[in-house]
Amino acid sequence: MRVAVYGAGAIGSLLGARLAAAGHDLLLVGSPAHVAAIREHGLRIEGPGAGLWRMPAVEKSPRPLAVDAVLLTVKGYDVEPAALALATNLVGSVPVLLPQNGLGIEERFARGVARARPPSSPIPVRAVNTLPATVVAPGVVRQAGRGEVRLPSPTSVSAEAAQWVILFHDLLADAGLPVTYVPDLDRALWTKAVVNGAINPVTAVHGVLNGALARAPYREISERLLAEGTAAGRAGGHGLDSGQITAEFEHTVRATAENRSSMLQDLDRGRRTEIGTISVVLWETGRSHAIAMPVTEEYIARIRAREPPAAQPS
Ligand code: KPL
Repeated sequence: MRVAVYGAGAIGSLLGARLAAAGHDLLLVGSPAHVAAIREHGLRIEGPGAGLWRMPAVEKSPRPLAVDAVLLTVKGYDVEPAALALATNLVGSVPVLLPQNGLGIEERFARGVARARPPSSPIPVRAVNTLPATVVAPGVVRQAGRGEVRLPSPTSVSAEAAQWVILFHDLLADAGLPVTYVPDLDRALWTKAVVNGAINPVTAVHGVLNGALARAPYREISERLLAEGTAAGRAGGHGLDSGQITAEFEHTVRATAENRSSMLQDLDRGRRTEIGTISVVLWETGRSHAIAMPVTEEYIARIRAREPPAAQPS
């Protein structure tokens, strides 16, 4: 299958390498430094399934972009412009996987597609990703722990959407990637957002690996963030179960103990973070239901204070 990875950073490059290893025809669209390194030396993956893969990499998507599927792995705040570019460049109705952290991603995608003139009709398939990946250097990505891609079960979506969900499930599974179906994607997305809201800002502010959150003093901060995020999600009607969220947090911290969270990697590189699509959405949901979220508010402010100035609006 011809697959484009649009926004080939840590997770996009990892997925792209696995698909290339399974014999698919890949095109990576990424940042200038990453693309230059991949063109010169290939894409090196460290950790499970380590190896070196050669594949075409470009800084800008070609027009037309003639592929059978797209993995859209830009950050949440870049989904709208990326969707505009894809809707402009893709030919026909092509399924696009959206595995971003955070909430409100489908809405951003739809806004981008609506701005394309004339628009093609890419088909968004929302997913949850828990695979931990770190860009070690341009052209080098490490899988630092275990995780999976979660898709909505085909019976939970329309018959039309089910075919695209199954397509991505089989594409990833055939490449040996851990992929599962979940009965309630909205709940899975909110659960992941609450867990990210308790991991990412804490690791980023304190400069620690995910594994540090299993112990004092960070454990208590994360527990308070989990409680606040869970209360907001429950008030918003997202069916969250606090026992399941705590179990998911503990599992993620153990399975990704050696990972630098994506938010920590963003601050390391002086880049904007996903605080706007994770903690800010949780906090706004809480506020609209009169739920006090002081620790979430504190960590939003601390992340904002560390982001580059141009990045402040979310
Ligand atoms: O979502 C993550 C992130 O870093 O953003 C994981 C991989 C679960 C934890 O690091």
